[in-house]
Amino acid sequence: MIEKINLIASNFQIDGNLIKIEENNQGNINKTYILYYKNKDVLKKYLLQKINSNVFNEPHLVMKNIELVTNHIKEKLQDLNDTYHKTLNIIKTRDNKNLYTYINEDLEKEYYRVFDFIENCISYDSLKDSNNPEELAYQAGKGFGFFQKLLNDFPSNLLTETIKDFHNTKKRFNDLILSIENNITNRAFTCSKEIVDLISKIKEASLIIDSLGKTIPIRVTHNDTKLNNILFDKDSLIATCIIDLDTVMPGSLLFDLGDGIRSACSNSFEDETDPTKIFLDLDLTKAYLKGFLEETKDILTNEEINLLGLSVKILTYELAIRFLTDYINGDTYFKIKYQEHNFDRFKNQYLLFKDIEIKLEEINEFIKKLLII
Ligand code: GN1
Ligand code: MG
Repeated sequence: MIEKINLIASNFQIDGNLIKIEENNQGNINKTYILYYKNKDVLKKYLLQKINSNVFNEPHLVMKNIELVTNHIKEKLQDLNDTYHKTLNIIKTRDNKNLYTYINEDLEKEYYRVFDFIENCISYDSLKDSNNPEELAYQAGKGFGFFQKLLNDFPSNLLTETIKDFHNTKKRFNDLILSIENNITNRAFTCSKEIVDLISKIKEASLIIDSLGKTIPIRVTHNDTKLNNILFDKDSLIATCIIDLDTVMPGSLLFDLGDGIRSACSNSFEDETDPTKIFLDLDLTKAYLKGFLEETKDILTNEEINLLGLSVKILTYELAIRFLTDYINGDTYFKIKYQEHNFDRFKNQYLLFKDIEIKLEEINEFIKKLLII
């Protein structure tokens, strides 16, 4: 393995000797390694990632999207004289490409890319791991809000939809129905009560996707706004850099807000199985909303404002049905650590969805207050 990583890394424009390779096990999709290089006594770290080409069928287009978006962010930060925020910096291959293709022993293509490692930052899997969860929730909201703001004037039609229908909740629902009809693993009838409930809510869950490109503007969105996709400055806790840009595509700002709160402000991890621990933390949600809206309030349209609260419920619904679909299909998409992992994740997101249903009115009231409407 070490030999292989060494060989792959040698194809990138990095000076010095590779002295250490560390595996990083975060993330459900790609494989990540931290590379330590020593060059004339200076130690420098890089991030090497193998792109999961089952999920991203066209890795070259993923990289093209990332290059366009990060270049735009760099220019914007320069215009604003902002030396504080950062974006990913792609290290090119020796033949000046942003992706290296490796042919493995089974003659399959593997795709690798390298980024500069961003120093003095910390990422969190849970807000509760910090000393001040509310402050961090506020900074997280600000971080993704600022990202939206920087990309507000970027023409979204320059980007390719690298995973088609990624947040098309209706399409995700149809995939669930298909998986139930096919029932290849005989797992479809393990939770019929929940499925009946989800079917009855599909109309409401389609509200964003039905309006996208009509009353809801298509913007450049991150589409995977999990808390651990933010790098916070270790000292100030300001969200300095948004990472994991693979899913940057045309989409709705509501996807980013909804998924951000779903992931950061849930009281538990996505695979917690104790129902008493699975709920949306309202204080964290309010702090997140405050940060996000501080950055975005001037770019939001009225139609977006009307769906801000609901987006949290819709994105949770969507991930619940994605986990369930993958479970019924035999775990072909999300990496699992044990047999029933996707089923536990489904039940977790479903319970979170039910809790958001109860809290939605209070969330909407709070949004109104923040925007004084
Ligand atoms: C995947 O790999 P990671 O953890 O950043 C998934 C997201 C889900 C998330 C749920 C490309 O993201 O959409 O919300 O798992 N990314 C992709 O944990 O499908
Ligand atoms: Mg990630």
